Amino acid sequence: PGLTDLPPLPMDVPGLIQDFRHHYAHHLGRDKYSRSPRYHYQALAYTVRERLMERWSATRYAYHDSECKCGYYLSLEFLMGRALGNALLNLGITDRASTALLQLGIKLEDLAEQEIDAGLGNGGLGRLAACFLDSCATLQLPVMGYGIRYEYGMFRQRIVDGRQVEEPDHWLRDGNPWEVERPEYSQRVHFQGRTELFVRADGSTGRRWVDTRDVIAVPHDIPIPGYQNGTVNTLRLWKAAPTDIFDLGEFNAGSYPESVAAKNEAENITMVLYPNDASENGKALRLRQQYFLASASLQDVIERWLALNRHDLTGFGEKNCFQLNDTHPSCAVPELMRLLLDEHGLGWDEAWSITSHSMAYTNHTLLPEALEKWPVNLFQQLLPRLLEIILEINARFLAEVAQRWPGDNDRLRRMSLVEEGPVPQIRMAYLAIVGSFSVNGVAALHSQLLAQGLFRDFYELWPHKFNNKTNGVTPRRWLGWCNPELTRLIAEKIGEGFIAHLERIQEILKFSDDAEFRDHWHEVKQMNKARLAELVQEKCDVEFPISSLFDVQVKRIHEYKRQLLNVLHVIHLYDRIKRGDTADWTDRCVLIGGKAAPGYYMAKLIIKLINNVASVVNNDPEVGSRLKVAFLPNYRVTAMEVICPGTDLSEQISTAGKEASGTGNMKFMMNGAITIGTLDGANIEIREEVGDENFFMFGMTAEQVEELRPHYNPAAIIAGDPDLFRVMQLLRSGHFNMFESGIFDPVIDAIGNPHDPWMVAADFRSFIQAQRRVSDAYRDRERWTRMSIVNTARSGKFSTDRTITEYSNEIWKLTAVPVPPKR
Ligand code: DL6
Repeated sequence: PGLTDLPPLPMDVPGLIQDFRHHYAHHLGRDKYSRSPRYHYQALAYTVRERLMERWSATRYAYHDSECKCGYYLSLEFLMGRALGNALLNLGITDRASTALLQLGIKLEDLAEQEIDAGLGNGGLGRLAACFLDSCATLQLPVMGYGIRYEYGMFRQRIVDGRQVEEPDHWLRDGNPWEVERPEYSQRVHFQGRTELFVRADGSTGRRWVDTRDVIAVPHDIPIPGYQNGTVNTLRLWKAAPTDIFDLGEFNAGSYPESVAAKNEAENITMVLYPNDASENGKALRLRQQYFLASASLQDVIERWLALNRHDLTGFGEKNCFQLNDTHPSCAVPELMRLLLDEHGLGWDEAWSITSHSMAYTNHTLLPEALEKWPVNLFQQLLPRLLEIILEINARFLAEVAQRWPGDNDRLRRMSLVEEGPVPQIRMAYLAIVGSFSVNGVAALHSQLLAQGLFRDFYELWPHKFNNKTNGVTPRRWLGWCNPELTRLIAEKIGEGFIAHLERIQEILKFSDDAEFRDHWHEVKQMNKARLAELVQEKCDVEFPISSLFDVQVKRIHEYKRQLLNVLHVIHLYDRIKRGDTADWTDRCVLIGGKAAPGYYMAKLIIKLINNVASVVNNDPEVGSRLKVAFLPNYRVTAMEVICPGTDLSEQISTAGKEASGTGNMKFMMNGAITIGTLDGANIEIREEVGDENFFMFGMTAEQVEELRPHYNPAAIIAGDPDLFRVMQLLRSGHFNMFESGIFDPVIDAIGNPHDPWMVAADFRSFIQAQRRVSDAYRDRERWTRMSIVNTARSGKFSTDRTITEYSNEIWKLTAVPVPPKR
């Protein structure tokens, strides 16, 4: 038998017990005295991982043998969360693993708690990438993820005196059982140096990049199991390593720090994730990260292509497609050109044809401050050959524009890849658009605003490139895994198929008329609320009674997401209680959570405000159980797995036109929460699915926001609205900052500022009214439960299986490759 011809591993309880004990004692070297749950976790992780391994190689063989077209998802972020539960679910062995462990006196839930989240992302963009990988594997699509193996992921957030404190997230400190290092596929990445002209043997000339300082990219592969289908795809994360571990010359000369300088410089590239979700990072190290990812990944794909007995790159563009997750990896455009021109000897036209037929770009934000630009001189210093290629792409592109709009110099200036000014900059979004055959937004409104606004000139030039792919979330993690009780209730009625075919979940609609089903639905929600209440008690020391309405807003803290509007509503409720205006009251527990970028002053102040308001409200005996407020520290994927099943009301209250899509909104909806939301991002599509009567809509439309902007007068709004006036009075009086005089002045000023881009005051009245409707609806339990069922039943559209099917059919043009059971 060959080296890898092994019998399949047993999937039954005795087999799992045997392998678990083997890993615990023989692999990890633990004995009966070291009964730490951490080693239990590791032993189970290895037991599960080896069952993934055999399916992983079968998948690679299937892709190899079919010579299929492949897709690559290039992303600086993959917010994976925990792997164990997901792997058990997708292998279909959760119950068996749980039984096996129980026979050894161990509870699966306790053990699973040991796993540290893989927090290699900031928020929506990174979590979307993780959901996409799950769907690609479930749909058996040959798609590989490429990212960076950050040593430190998203910072851990602690709250001290109401303020955010950041701590490093050394998530790899206990090792990572889910990764396999593959040094044999390492790649060399160039930086710095200079370019020079050279003459080829045939007399032609070219340019080349010389005297570079190189870094080695070492792949660490993570298995991505499909849902009960035998497919295991790959997420390849690159770690940076020096070309030589250290400089022996320096070492022998006694210069010890100098001898390891190169090692440190190289390793720094993958040391830490930048924690800004919606603003440029602007640091040279970030550009290094971006180029490092692009270069290593492209070289890897080309190497595999050439190894498949294809001796040239003819056909490469037809068989490979790269999806750029935002502009972050858009160095891939000039880098693929460089590899084809300089390393593989192709001419410009052929290289451009391959590049522009294989790149596709997704935009994730309309906020201008998040659109990346890099100074030309930084490019010159760090990536001189890339800059030459970008300038050549720009020259050819502008010639095309000039031909289409002769004499329109203003247009040329607007569309140029180089923004002129005191510090000329490369516009990375424009580079991505010019180099791609497809440009998409992530919800219908967002895609429309891109074409009409931000990228209008490009839309006029190439309307065929522009399309929409509304986001989704994976129903495996965001229903099957995080809400097993609801999953069971639904499966009892319509079978289990909906987890991989979420469109079928609408079949439960008809049961909303069945009183017994509604009772069960309500019971499950109450159970999940109890779990959430436990989390809040443990992390925030606030008691949430489960008979109250659970009103939740969890996401990154950003002014456009308007956590501030939420706080104003809380203060308004508090004010009503204090005034005795409590007829027809609905008790409410308000939970807010999320991280602020460390340098984002206003976002951090909003966290402080939430905590101060919470402390006043929760400690006022007159308020009692009518209103509770908590700020959940360190919001992350694992916390959301408890939060979304236990939520009644999902707050999606961004200023219309600012939230590209949102995906938290979809997780809540899938788990039966009802949305209070503006007509922004995917909220619009959620409302279309559930109907106006099952959605609490409020606020201005994106159009109205822009119409109002020039005349916006918040002072008049505050003066004319007695409720808002009292809320502002309470804030101004220092009621929430008794011994911290003036600390909230910047927030108060922002609300009253006619240039407030987020127009908080403008939507206050409409928000308060919608919240009244929420409270009224919640007191009618039967009505609320029906609404909840409708929300879950109509969530089929928001599965990433639907999103990925659209990417695959309309952009990537891939074909599913079934993986035969072990051969
Ligand atoms: O597309 C995923 C996610 C959207 O759902 C959010 O609406 C959007 O804010 C987020 N964008 C970012 C910004 N990153 N950049 N650049 O995270 O993407």
